Amino acid sequence: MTKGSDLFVAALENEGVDRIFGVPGEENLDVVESLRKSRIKLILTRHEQAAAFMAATHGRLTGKPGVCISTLGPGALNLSTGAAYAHLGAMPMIMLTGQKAIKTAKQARFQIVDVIASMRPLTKMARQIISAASIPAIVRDAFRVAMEERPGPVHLELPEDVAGEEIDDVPLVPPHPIELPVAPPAALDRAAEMICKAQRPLVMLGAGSSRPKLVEPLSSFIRRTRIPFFNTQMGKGSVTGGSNLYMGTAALSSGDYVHRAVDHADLIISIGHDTVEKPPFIMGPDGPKVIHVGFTAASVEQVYFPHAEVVGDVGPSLALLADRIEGKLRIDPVFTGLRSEITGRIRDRADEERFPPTPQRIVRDVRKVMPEDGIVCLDNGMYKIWFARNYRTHVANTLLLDNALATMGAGLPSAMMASMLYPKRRVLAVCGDGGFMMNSQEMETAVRLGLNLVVLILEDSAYGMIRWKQAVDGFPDWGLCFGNPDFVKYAESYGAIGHRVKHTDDLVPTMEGAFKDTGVHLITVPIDYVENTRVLVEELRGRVPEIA
Ligand SMILES: Cc1ncc(C[n+]2csc(CCOP(=O)(O)OP(=O)(O)O)c2C)c(N)n1
Ligand SMILES: [Mg+2]
Repeated sequence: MTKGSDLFVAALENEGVDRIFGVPGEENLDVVESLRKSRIKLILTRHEQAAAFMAATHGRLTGKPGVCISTLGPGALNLSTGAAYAHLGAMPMIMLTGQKAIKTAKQARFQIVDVIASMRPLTKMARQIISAASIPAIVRDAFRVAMEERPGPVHLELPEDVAGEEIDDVPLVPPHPIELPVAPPAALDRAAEMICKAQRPLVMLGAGSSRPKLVEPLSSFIRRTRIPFFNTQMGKGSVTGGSNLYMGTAALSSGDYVHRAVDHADLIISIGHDTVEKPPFIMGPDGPKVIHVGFTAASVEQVYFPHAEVVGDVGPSLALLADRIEGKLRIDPVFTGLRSEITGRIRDRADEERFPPTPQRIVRDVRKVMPEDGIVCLDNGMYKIWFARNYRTHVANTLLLDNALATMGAGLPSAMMASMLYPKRRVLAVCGDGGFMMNSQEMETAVRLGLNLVVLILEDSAYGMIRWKQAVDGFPDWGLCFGNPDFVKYAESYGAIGHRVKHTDDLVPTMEGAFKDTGVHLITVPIDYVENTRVLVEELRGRVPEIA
């Protein structure tokens, strides 16, 4: 005989799960007891949202779903932003929520909301488990659905009577590897012909190219074909090695220096682009032709309507495409000139001494203290554009940002997950003073778990990005400033170590010292956002000359 919750936890072990994040409620107590007897660690968080961000980041970084747990109603609803984060960001995740018993209703409708219905639009699949015997099959299916392209979250609701149900043993379903079909020869031939005919091809690496398994195949494609490339915000770092073909990152949709390369191209090979990202460039009737290379077909949008597609497992498909075009391309020399201009532009003002420091200087200083494999996890705010534009990455998934749901509050939890997965690598969370405070309670979790982690807070006492947009749109400066706690004392109250940067030159040594030490460090630094308007509006609107 076995119990539903034991079977559920055994099914998680069968999938290789080693941790589960969340806040249990009384409806999960059978599961908690089954976890106690298992190899899986229960990691309590101080808010379910953070648990979901952590589980999603596990999926993002490993390709294997992270798992989070909550109670019914209020706890389950607290997972919903994390569900949307994983859904838009294509991160595999399993959410397990409790529910009152379904065969009896001893508490009438107390705490009951239709969680399945609320999760349906935020997940790939949302199911209630109605019998213990179905658990092995449902859990296996949930992991399959979460992992398969396009990956994303799956929600399972386990009512407490099903969790406590005693049944005869049911065998688990063993997982097995699944290979995806490779793009058909006709599609590869057509794409190869278009690329060979083009005069000025350019590769764009999108969010999908950051899948952990694509690190090698993408780098090999660029190495073999020597086609210059740029990336979207979430495609950053997917080509390893300090490639001299990198043209920049599209943090804006148009008008940035990198768009000079886009405008110069007559063909864009768009690898793994996912239109959940803010458009990296806007397709129009007169622009370059576009070939979409992806695990799945391109969604057709007003701003993205590829002329040809190579659909299939991206790694092997790219190898077959490279076989067809390697050695046949002449790379337009204009790209080389553009490249030095674009990379030169993004170094502007990175050396400035003024205090508070400019975003460019902060990005440069962070790059200085982060080794190539160090991981920077951003929350959402104005600085995200600066990091996306200016922070050079050399290793895949070393700048984790969310350009899909673009939610505030994920910076700290995603960094905590990265630090747990890669304890030997430096991990830095970069947060605005707004976004940090949306999940700052997880400082306690980070300290309790004994993580080594540095959190950098950029203080402008405002929702700076919205304040910037307000100014760009010509509205008066109103309503978007707030006060902050004393962040040093705040960190200390959690048992973390707090630092305040008072001179621009102190930023590098403060970060370096924090990384050399162990434990959770919080560093607060004011930021001078005058550069937002000076560069991202005035300079780009006025000074970008036309291509000759
Ligand atoms: C959960 C959530 N609420 C609101 C927004 C809208 N929003 C985007 S950026 C931003 C301001 C961020 O402020 P802060 O974290 O201080 O960063 P800053 O822009 O000041 O550097 C807001 C309110 C959002 N993206 N996510
Ligand atoms: Mg701010």
